[in-house]
Amino acid sequence: PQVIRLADYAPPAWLVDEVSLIFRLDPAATRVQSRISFRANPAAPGHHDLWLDGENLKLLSARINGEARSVTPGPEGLRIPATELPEGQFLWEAEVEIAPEGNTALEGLYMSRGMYCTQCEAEGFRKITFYPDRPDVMATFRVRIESELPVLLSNGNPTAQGAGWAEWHDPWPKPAYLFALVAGDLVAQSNRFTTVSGTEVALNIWVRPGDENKCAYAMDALIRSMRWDEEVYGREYDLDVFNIVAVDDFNMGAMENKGLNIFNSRYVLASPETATDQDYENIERIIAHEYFHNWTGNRITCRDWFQLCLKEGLTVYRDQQFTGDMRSHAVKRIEDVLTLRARQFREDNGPLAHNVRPETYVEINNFYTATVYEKGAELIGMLRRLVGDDAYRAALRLYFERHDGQACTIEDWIRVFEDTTHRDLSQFKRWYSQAGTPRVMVEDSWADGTYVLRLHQSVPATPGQPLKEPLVIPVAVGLLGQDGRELQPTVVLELSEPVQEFRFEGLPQRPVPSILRGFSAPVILQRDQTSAERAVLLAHDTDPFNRWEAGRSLARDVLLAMIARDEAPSTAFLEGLGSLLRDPALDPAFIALALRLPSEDDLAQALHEAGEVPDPARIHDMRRKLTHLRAEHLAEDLHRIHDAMASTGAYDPAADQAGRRALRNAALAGLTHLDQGARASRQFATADNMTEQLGALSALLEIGAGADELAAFYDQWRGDRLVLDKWFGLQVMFAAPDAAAETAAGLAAHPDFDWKNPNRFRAVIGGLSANAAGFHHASGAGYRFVADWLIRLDPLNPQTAARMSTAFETWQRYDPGRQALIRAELERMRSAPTLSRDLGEMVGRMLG
Ligand code: DPP
Ligand code: ZN
Repeated sequence: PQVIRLADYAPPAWLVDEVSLIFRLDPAATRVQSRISFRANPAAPGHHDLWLDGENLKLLSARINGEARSVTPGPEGLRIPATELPEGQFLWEAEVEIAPEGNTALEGLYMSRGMYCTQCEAEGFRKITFYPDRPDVMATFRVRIESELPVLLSNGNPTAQGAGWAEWHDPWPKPAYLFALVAGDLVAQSNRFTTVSGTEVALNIWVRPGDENKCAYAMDALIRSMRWDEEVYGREYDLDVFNIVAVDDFNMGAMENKGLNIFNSRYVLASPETATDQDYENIERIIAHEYFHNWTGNRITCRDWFQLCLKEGLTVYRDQQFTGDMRSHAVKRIEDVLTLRARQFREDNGPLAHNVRPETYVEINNFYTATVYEKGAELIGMLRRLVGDDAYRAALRLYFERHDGQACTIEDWIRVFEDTTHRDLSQFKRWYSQAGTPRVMVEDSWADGTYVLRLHQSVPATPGQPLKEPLVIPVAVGLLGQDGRELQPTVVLELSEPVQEFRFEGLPQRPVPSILRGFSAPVILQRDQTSAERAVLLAHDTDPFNRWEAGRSLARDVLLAMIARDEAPSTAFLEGLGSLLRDPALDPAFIALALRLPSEDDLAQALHEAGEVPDPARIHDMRRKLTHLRAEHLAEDLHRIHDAMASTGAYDPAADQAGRRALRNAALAGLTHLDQGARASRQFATADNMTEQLGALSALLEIGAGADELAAFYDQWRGDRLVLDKWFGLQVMFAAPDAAAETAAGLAAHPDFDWKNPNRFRAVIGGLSANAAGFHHASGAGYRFVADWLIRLDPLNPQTAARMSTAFETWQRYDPGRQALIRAELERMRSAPTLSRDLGEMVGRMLG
């Protein structure tokens, strides 16, 4: 397979000024006519060949400046030699035929239950017509769509329409990956937005008839996002319309096509009866994320795909800020760190570790990863912590001013910070080019009123990067007295040497340090901390993240001690939780997070980190045991909370009520271990919202009960695809380890299992890989089941198959028996005759 390298980047020989496309839609034979005006790129002097990307296209005709050309495309595109091209500029015209109904990869133009839609990021446009499909070629687009379907949409503003056709014009130059087209029998929920400068924008969310009553929250989130981006980043919307379309078959979460965002329907459609609070929060976040891309991604885009984090890291950072502003910064930070550790640390500490800005790839779709997105966002947060809020704002202003309309690089991004602050950021830039999670080891000492923190940094070797250089790491630190009083408010220490000392003088007593407040850097902190110190932090830290973190580390250590030597959980730990449950000043959402035990995969990661071999079955048993013991110890509090957090008044998905429901469900999950499900059955029967219905069902399934409720749930929701995904997923995720693979296989044989629908496939096959003890069952049945399905899906939808293969990325943690089983499955995938470039690259990297 061909490896693409950042070092080989060369500017495009030919630029495009204007594109005009005509689509005559037909499921089996769509005709696409293109008129593209090319101009020689002054940045690539000389007279060059023309290369146009194109895949699976039937070329019907081609003309240059009106003159017919006979060209024979290869499998990846076509080349016109320079000798056959006019100099300076010319007009390319072509007609191709494509078959959207046969497009199961869901990339390019495809069909989803009767509607046409597109997905062009990263390289889908080349499946629509011949084009220089690279993000540094930006052009304005005119599109005409001809079809009998009633709703015909493309990017930009509508210019004209009649029976069976519509025309669109997008005045903003854009790369082809932002092209979009939708045609279908759709209805809109509509609204208007007046921008800060007084421009009226028509907002529409397009869905299938019957779903129009499930768009109100997405619309509300969109309007709040538009206002927020004006207020916080000074970014105004720039077209007359903003359209969002919900699609059932979609590989990703959503896509930020200019003026026409296309969403996986699960991130648009919501009603209290069908969507959980978590679904609502996801909708708010993803609507905001795609909207924010209009400036960070669309107006300023990426020069090449190695720069993906330029738009994704920044846009994730922006959506995190937004959610924090809309809800709770403390809770949001904890949630983000939970995700970062569960997904990015896992990736960064295994065979798939890669730079935030990768330097090589075989298939770019394989790099839409937690590292590019979530670690990418952490780098923005660190940069802001290092330069300060005012400088961050000034740098962003300069970024928008200097680079509007351009395709940029990480160097451009760093330079706006250097130019604003006059600070040399070359060491900081290593964060983009060095993979692996840094370790920060802490030693401290105390004498004569002076407290010294000695910090050591190191980064373990990652594939292809044996040696690492020191990074600049912002470590936010505060100091507490033994009584919990704050002696030193937060200061940000800049750790830039391999080892560095920081002194705090004039202290009245030896302090309890609160290190890495707010999780100020994406590192693993290594420090021997006494339980007494943790108890002080858990009870008193003024930094909510570290307060939560203290409880988290206590819980982790309790679990590790149970796993290692059956040690009973300390009463100090259980009492610490009890005090949280009784603290009326605490946000219920925070308490719910404090009650959440580290997941089985987190524990496996922690054991591996400590140089031990995790036993998934043992981890599962001990985690369950702790859930049970904890519920016994705290039964009274849990009862009280479950009653006190019952809903009053109409359902509202906002943070307050959602936090109360999260805590209520957490209490219920504990109590269900004690009463065999009596309370949960009652909650299931009386719930008037999906959060409580699903909370009750999950609690029941977790203790191996709930058969009646499961059947009732199916009967109630068999007509709702998104709810049915939950029904599929939950059963697999909560199946007992011995029965998990069998449960998944049973569900894969269910008449409602549509394996070509990515959401349904993820529910069952992804559900099994989320069931750690079931997936890693010593029989190997879990591995086999997942590999079987990936091999089956791969030739149809390589992108989703490749993404889901990360289930195996932790294989080196396990015992020789499991490693051999996984290796055999990876090799079986690798030798599949239909192996795609996507899955091939992933499996190859995992095998090393
Ligand atoms: N660019 C999309 C997003 O992250 C993914 N296709 O918003
Ligand atoms: Zn994005």
